[in-house]
Amino acid sequence: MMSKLRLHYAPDNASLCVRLALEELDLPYEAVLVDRAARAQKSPTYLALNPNGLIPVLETPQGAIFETGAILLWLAEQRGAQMPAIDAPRRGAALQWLIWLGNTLHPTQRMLFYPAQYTDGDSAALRTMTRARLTAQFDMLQAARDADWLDVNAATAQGCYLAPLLRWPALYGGATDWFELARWPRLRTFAQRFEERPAAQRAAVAEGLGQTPFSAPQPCNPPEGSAT
Ligand SMILES: N[C@@H](CCC(=O)N[C@@H](CS)C(=O)NCC(=O)O)C(=O)O
Repeated sequence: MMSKLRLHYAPDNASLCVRLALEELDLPYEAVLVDRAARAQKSPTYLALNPNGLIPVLETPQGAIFETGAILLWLAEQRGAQMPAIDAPRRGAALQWLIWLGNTLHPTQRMLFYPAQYTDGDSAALRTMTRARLTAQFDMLQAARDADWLDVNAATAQGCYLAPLLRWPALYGGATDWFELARWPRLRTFAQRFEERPAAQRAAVAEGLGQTPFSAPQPCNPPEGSAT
């Protein structure tokens, strides 16, 4: 279908969502480490691929793509998998949740992980407020009647996006005791089922994420590079 894809990644970064999709789709790709310790994501070479200076970017035969959600949708469409077909009844709901993950849940988590980018005042207060917002967002997802992709043993684009978003709050962003996956049994079951998939296990090995990367996350211990 296509020649080599190059995923610019750092361990346990948003690039993990893309790696999960690439593994699930069984697509050959090269993982190119972005050295976060050296802020390589802000280097001229990297900015030429992604002027946002953010990880990930995927190089494709048609050019580089940034934004996790866009990459996931592009990959799904290339393969005709991981998303309902254009005219399938579940298409609208699947798109809705994919965009919600990229537009709402992920940006809200970024306020926890990078508070100084969102306030020049009280980062602690911002984090407190953000934890409450995230709790409400997870409550909503837990209760969502049109999120049937959560309940099946199949990898979807939304699932590849969500799994890391269930991991990061347990590890990053200051105090983590507010985040207890058991509060959301549906999301916990999703995480357990997702991480048992061979593709998820391969991604976990590649980035040093341990055996239960999404249901009971441990700090990553990657073979190369660093998460922050
Ligand atoms: N909206 C972007 C967000 C990506 C993002 O937040 N990347 C983080 C890593 S998880 C990053 O590059 N952080 C490094 C920095 O801010 O310099 C996307 O979905 O691709």
